[in-house]
Amino acid sequence: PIAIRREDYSAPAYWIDTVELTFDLDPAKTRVLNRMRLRRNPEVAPEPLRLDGDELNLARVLVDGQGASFRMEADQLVIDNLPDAFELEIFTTCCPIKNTKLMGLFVSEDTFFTQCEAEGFRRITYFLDRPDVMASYTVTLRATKAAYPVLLSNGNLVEQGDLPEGRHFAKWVDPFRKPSYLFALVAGKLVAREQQIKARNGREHLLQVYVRAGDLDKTEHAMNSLINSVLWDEARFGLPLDLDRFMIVATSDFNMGAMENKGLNIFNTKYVLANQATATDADYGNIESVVGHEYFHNWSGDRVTCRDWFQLSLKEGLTVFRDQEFSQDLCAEPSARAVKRIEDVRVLRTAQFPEDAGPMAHPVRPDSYIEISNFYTVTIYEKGAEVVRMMQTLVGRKGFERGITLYFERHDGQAVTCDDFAQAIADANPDTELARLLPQFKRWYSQAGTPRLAAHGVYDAASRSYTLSFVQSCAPTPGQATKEPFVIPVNLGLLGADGRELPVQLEGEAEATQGTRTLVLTRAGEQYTFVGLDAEPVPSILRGFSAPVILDYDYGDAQLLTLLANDPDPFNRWEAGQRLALRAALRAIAEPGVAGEQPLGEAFIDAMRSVLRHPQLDAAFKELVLTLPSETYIAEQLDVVDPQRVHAVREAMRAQLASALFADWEQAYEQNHDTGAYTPDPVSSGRRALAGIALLHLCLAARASGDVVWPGKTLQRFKDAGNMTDRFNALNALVASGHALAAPALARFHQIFKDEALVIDKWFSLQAGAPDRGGDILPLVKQLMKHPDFSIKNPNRARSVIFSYCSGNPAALHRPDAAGYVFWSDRVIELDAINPQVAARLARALDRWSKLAEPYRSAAREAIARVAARPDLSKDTLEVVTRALS
Ligand code: BAL
Ligand code: ZN
Repeated sequence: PIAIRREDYSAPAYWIDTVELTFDLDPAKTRVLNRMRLRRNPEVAPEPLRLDGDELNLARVLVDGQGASFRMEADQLVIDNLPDAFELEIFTTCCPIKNTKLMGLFVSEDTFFTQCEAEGFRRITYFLDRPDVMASYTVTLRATKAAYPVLLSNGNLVEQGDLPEGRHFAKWVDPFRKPSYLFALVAGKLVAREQQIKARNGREHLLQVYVRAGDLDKTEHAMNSLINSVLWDEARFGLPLDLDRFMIVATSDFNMGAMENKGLNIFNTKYVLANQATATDADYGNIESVVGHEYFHNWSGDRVTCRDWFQLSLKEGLTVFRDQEFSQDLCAEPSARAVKRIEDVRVLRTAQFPEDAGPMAHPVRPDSYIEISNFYTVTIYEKGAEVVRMMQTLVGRKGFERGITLYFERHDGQAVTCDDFAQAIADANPDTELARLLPQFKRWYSQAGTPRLAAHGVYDAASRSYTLSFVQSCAPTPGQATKEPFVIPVNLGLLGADGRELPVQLEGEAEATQGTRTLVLTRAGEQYTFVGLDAEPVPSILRGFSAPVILDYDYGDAQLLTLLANDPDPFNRWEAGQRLALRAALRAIAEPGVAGEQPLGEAFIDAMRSVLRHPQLDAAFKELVLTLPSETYIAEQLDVVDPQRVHAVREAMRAQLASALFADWEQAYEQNHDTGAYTPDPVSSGRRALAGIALLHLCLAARASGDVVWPGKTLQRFKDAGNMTDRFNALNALVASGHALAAPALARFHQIFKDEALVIDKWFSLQAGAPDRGGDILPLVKQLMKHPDFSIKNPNRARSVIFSYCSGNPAALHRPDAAGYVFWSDRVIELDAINPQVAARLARALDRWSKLAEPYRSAAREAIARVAARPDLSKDTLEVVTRALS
C-alpha cells in the first residue's frame, strides 16, 4: 500500500457543482444514478478526471448525454478529453446486505444506513471523494413502502409520493454545499420523537430522534441533550442552527460513536438510547457529550470543513473541545466542572499518552497515512482538543470566542487547514502571547510525542525567594528524531505548608497577585523567581492540567499530602492523591520478591479517610480521589512492564484500602446509597458513584475476611435497584470481588435484560473485563463467544467481549503461556475479513509490546508478526501491525 503524504496535496483538477442522486433501494442490489455537473479547475494544469470507487458495479457512463470512453486504473474511473464544463451521468449498483465493513451503504436490522467519512462515499458512487470538493446535493430515494416507510437524506424534504407496485419516493434538497463525506441516507421502519423549538434568534426548527419502534421511551435524554446543544452553541459562540429540520437516527451496527452528516446525524444506539432502567449515569453523560459533539460539528466541520484529511483535527480537536466545554457549562457547580475536567484528563493520559509514546505516535496534524481510518485517534481528538484549550488559556475565554467568530466569518463555506484556524484565533487577539508566539505554538500541530516538563524548586531564606526551574524535553517519535521547544502554558499557584494559598509575586513585579498565574514557557530551560515568601512554598503546578505534558516534580510526600488536603485547584488536589498512589505502586512493583501485601503507608490511608469523610467535598470528587490509577497508567510509568506484577500490586492496594477503610466505606455507602427519584444530574450521579465504589470495597474486604453480610446486601441491592447505575454497580461489586453470588446475579441480569442489546453488551463486557484470577478470564471469553447472543459482526458486541478482554484487561491478556496473544491474533485476522476498521482498532491492543518484560515481549511480537504475515490483510490492519513491528 502507498502512503499518502500531506506535502503532496494539490487542489482537484475538477470541481463538482451539483449532484443529483437517485437510489432504488434494494438490500441485494441497490441502483444508484448519479448525475453531476462538473467544471475544470482553471488553477490546475489540465489532467484527466479520476473518480474514486470501491466495490461498485459500473453499468453506464454518459458525458453530456452521450456514451463516453473511460478506463479503470485500479479502483479509479478515468475519463480523458473532457470539455471545460459538462454533465456526467454514472449508473452503478452495489450490494448493501453484504456490506459487513459498514462503510458506504449498508443494512442493519432491515434498515438502510450510510457511513461516508472518511472515504465511504466512493462505495456508493464514483466521485471526487475528497473533503475539498463541495457540491449541492439533491437526493431521490425510492423503495418499497411497506418495508421502508421512512426515507431520509440531508436537508429539506421537498417532495414525496407513491409509485406503482407498492413503492414510494422522497426527494431531499440540502441547502448547503458539502463534501461527500457528509452525505447520508436512511430508509426503514423507524419512529421519531419530535420537538419543535424556537432558537434565541426566533427561528423555528423541527428536531427529530429516529429509532426502532420499541425504543421511543429511551429518546428523551438524547432530545434534551440536542435542545441544550442548540441553545448552548448560540449562547456561547453565537452559532445558530441553520436548518429547518435536524435529525438524529440510531443504528445498532456502527463502527464509530456517531456521524455528523449535515442535518442527518447517524448515531450508534449506545449514544442515543437511555432510560433509567437500562442506562447508567455514565451512559447519560456520554449521550449528552456525543449528541453535543455531533451537533457542534454542524459548524465546526460542516459549515467549515477540512481541506484534506491531514487536517482532521481542525474539526475533531475543535469539536471535542466544544463538547467538553458544553458539558462543563451545563454543570451548575464549579466542583462538577472540575470533575468533568479530571475525567477528560484521565482519558487523555490513559489513552493518548501511550499512543504518543508508541509505534502509532503521530502529530495532531499528521504528515502521512496509509489508511485514514487509522487516524481517528485520541491524538487527533483529545490531544487536538487540548491544543485548542491552550489557545483559550492564552487568549482568555472572551478572546477565544472572538477568535471563533472570526474563524467562521472568514471561512464559512470553505475547506481549510489547521493553520487557518490558529491564524484566526491569533488575528482576533493581536495583543496576546498566542499572536506573538504563533509559529512556535503551532509546533503542537507538527511535533508528535508528549513533552516532559521537569520542574525543580529552590527556596532561599535570605532573600525570601523561591526559584522554580523548568526544563522541557520530548522523546523521539517515529520519523521525528528531534523536537523543538513547545509553548507550554503553566497555570501555577503557591501554598504555604499550612495549606493556605499564598500571594504570587514574580521578581521585578511591583505587587503580588492572588490565586493562579499563567506562566508561558517557550524555551528548553527557564526559571522564575517568586519573592516575598517567609518559608518554602508548596508549588501547585499545571493547575487544571493547563498543558498536555508529563510534569516531573520531586514532591515530598508531605507536600503532596498538603496539596491533597488543601489545594484550591480541584484538579491538582486530585492529582496529588494520584501521585501518592502511583508512588506506592511503583515502590511495590520495584520491590524484590512477591508483590507486597500492604503497599500503602499509614499517611496515605489516613488521607484517603479524610477525603472519604470530608464534610464539604462532593461525592463525585471523592470517588475520583479514591479510584487508584489504572493498570495501564501505572504501566506507562515503567520502562519494563510485567503486567502480572502491576495487576497484583494494584489489587493488593485495593484490598488494603478496602479493609483499612472498612468503617469509612460503610459510612460513605450509608450516606449516599439513597438518591431518591432518578435524575442523571451531577450531584446525585456523584453520590451513586461513591456508593458504588464503597460497595465494591466492602465486597473486596468481605472477600478477605469471609464476611457474608455485605455480599448479601449487595445482591439485595442488585435485585431492588431502581436504576441501572445502582444495579450495575452492585453487580460489578460481586463480579470484581470474585464472590460466589456473582454467578446467580449475572444469570438474573441476563434474564431481565435479554431483549436490551445495549444492556447485554454490558453483561458481556463486565465478564470479559473482570479481574483475572489464575487465568480464568480467557476460557470465559472463549465461552462467551459461543453464547447465542454473541455476534462478531456487530461492532458493539465484538467490542463488549473481544475489546473488553484484549484492550481493557491487561492482566488477563498478558498470560505467561501466550494464549492471550494467540487469541488476539486469531480475532484480528477473523475481524479483518469482516470489518477492517474494527480489526485495525483491535490490532492496536498490542501497541506497547516493546515495553513488556520477557516472556511477554517475545510472545507478543511473535503474535503481531503472525498477523502481519497474512497475505490478504486489509491496508487498515497492515498499517497498524507494520508500524508496531518497525
Ligand atoms: N466525524 C466522525 C465522528 C465524529 O467525530 O463525530
Ligand atoms: Zn467529531
